Amino acid sequence: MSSGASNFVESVDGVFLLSIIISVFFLVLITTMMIYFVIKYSRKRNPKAVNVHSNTMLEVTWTIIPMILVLILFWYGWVGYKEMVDIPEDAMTIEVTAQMWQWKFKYETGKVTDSLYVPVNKAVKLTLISNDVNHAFFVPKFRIKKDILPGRDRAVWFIANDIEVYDVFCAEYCGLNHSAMLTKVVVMSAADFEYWLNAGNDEKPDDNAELNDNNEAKTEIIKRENQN
Ligand SMILES: [Cu+2]
Repeated sequence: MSSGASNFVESVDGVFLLSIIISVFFLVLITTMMIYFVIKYSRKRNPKAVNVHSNTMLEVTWTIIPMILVLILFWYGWVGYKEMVDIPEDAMTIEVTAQMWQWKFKYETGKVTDSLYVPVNKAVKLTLISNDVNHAFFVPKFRIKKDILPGRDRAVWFIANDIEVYDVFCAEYCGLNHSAMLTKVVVMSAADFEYWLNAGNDEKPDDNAELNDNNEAKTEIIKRENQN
């Protein structure tokens, strides 16, 4: 199994899995104990009520164990978060502008596209700017999501592991055509990317049906929007 589409997949999925395991464990434990106590202490079996006193050992245990579990989760969360905010110095910068209701990606050469094109196995830094309202840059397969707020400079980074095409969403409801902020991130080999970057203004060297579909859908929505 590969380590996922980006450098963050392993750590994010690891924490997610850990919290699921802990949750399931306690769900089963608590439910089982509840059922057991309901039967054991039913009125039928205990017609006469008795006073129950505190149990220090038990109270210490149920305080210490959850505390350790929460600290473990905090540790993994912190390490993962640090990795996400520490952007490598040598990362390639692409300027991302979000606006109602589309994305613009501007590369170092000045080239601008609607879809995001990146080289594989290279650290890519995206600077995130909004022209209007709150948006959020979300690539589920990369496990990255960052809010984009007007008037604030934000950034996100990743290393793509595979030559592939993935979905990009806006994950913050930003108005009527929020759903039209659906685009793609196209991961290319270093050589292909270099060629593409320096070639004219075409979006993509080879045809990509999915991308064209997406653009057609967008055009359709914009057309409808203009009619209203
Ligand atoms: Cu948006």
